[in-house]
Amino acid sequence: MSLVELTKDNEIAIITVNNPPVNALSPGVPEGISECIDNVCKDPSVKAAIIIGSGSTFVAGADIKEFGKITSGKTQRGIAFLPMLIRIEDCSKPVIMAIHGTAFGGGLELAMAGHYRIASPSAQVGQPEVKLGIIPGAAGTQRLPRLAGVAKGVELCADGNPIKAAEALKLGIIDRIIEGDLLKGALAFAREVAGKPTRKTRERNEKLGTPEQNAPIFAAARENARKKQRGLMAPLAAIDAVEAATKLPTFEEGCEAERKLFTECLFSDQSKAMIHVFFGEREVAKIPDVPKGTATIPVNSAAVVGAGTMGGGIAMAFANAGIPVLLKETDQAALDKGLATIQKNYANSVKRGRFTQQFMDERLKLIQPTLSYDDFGSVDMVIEAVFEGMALKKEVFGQLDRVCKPGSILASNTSTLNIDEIASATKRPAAVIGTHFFSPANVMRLLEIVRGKASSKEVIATCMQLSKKIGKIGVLVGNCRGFVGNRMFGPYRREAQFLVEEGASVEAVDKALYDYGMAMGPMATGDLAGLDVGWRIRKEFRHTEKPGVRQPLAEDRLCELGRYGQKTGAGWYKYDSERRAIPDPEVAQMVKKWGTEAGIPQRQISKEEIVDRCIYALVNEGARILEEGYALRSVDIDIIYLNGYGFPGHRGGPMWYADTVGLKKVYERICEFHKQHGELWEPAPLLKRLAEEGKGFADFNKDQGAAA
Ligand code: 3H9
Repeated sequence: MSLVELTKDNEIAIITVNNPPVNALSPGVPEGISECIDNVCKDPSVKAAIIIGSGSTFVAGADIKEFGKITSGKTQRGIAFLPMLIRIEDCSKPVIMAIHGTAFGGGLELAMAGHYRIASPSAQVGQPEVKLGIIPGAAGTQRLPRLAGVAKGVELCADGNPIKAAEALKLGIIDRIIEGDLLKGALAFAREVAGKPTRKTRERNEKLGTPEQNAPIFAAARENARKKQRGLMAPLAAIDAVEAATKLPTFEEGCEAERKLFTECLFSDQSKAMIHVFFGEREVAKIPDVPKGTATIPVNSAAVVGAGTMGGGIAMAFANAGIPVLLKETDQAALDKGLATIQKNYANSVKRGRFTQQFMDERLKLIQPTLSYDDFGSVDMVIEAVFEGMALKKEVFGQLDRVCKPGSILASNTSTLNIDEIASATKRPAAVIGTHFFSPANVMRLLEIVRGKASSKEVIATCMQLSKKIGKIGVLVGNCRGFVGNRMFGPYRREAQFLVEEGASVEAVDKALYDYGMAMGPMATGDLAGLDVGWRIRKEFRHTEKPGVRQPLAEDRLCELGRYGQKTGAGWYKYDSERRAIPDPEVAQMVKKWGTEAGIPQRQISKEEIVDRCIYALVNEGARILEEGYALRSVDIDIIYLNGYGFPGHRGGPMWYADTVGLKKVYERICEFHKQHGELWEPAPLLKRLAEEGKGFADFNKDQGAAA
């Protein structure tokens, strides 16, 4: 079958787009549609035409792969859908768009150029371009407000979230929902409207409102975008483009304004980064030696050992996916406390409208509390989430080995400990794997899947598949201390603390990184996670520290004073009863005193230095991890940071960001830090090599044969 095919059902033409997997408007598709429309116009026996997608979806948008080719100059060919859309709209015979699956981006723009739109009940429509750092570029910002009104038009283009068919019908984006066979329904609909005069969306101005009506809508949309999509240029550009639809005298002028804004966004670093993230999120699922089709173990039941913050969150993640889960504690008080937290979390979600009461009740029924291992014999997977200490973990795994059925997966939620050593407590190391969730585990999207040296491919494939089922993005990592995320987070937070000990204020460090785009500054993050967590880990690993190498000192001292962060009402900051952070002059004084006593020169530190020291600490460690093979690709590191550590999406992740800055520049800055601060800043060999060769981390991936 060709990319676009024209067939006929008597007097109705059927134009089928066939470009799997998502019928993107790749080169050849718009041309094919235009050609079919020309034939429809010419053929006197045709009274109406249907455009429909083959396979599981209508058209999911422009071919995103093309954008990189355009911005890198690999192709001179632009993406010009507008002439095709005008051709469809100008067709004198009704063109009906039959939508199933998703009509996203260019797909919705195509649909809106038709004279009618009908959809399956499960279909979704949307303009998600802002999630790729761009805006609709084929008149989406011009036609959508004409169909849905300005308020909804601007919301859909600026937020990028899709809506379901029922809402699209209410808004006037689609004209009818078709139950049952879509093509059959489309044929009947086409016969209903055949012969009737066609209406062009671009000429429907009745919903465009007046300047007085629109001004508050645009003002509110801009405020919302600045707050919720901090630092992103595309949402603001999308709002400008919709505003152009309401202000400029003609549709054509509106399209011209949209085109300019689209091009600015497309060539921005933000869009390149966000497109990298789009493909990266799909790339991480590809594991060279665990190919698609590797056998998996059905996980229909699970158990979690430990009902603390992590265990409770993990149990919720399973329950939310409909998987029954046992939740085990050692004593009734701890179990009751864990269950009460789970109930409170669900109740909060119900209050915020995220879940219904019925959903909450059903999920709670799936979580079965227990004080014994008695029922563990029947579960398909166990996740251990007990206190972070090797002796205890080994004891638990020894016990699991005795009680769990053969074939059951034994996973540890450890964030730092050696999976192979944990596995050595069992007689089935092939079944042991790390599943490192991030707090709160029921919310955070990242799941680091830690491959032990004996973890079987079946177990790895199952965990990768399971991550999707429980709403996570699974990234496979190797078994090194801290794995990928926390191993890098150590140097990042170390530098943040050093900066404070050298004279930067706690607030200045947090603000610099927040302004860079991080969800939270490193000091506030420490307070949220609990400073005592790192303190305990540092105590466990103190014997591995090299004598004479500088170590942060202030955080341990804060812990010694009982300042563990939010949970004790004080850490780097003070906290009020609403857990709002308040700068604490006492901390500033103490840290200055400790720093001076330790002989650390106190000085003024620039915002730029704060960002470079913290972010390049991530990059340098990331480069080591990559070279040592603990991450499969640099994009895997990026996806970990974006989904687990609040790294800003529009910077593409630490490794992508370094490539954007240029590794030569990054390397030179790291060399400066090395000179000033000593061996902790020794440049990673891979970084040095790539910088000298004028390459980026993405090139390293290609050289290694992995798609970046
Ligand atoms: C746009 O339209 C701009 C316009 O305004 C025009 C400007 C002039 N292109 O996600 P999945 C690949 S911008 C190329 O795993 P699902 C994807 O990489 C576009 N490739 O499936 C993956 O490949 P692989 C606006 C695409 O069922 C495979 O298809 N549209 C595209 O979970 C399967 O994808 C969007 O932003 C594409 N457009 O979800 C929609 N889409 O197997 C983006 C997917 O090699 N797409 N691929 O890894 C989506 O949101 C989801 O893919 C969708 C399906 C919901 C459609």
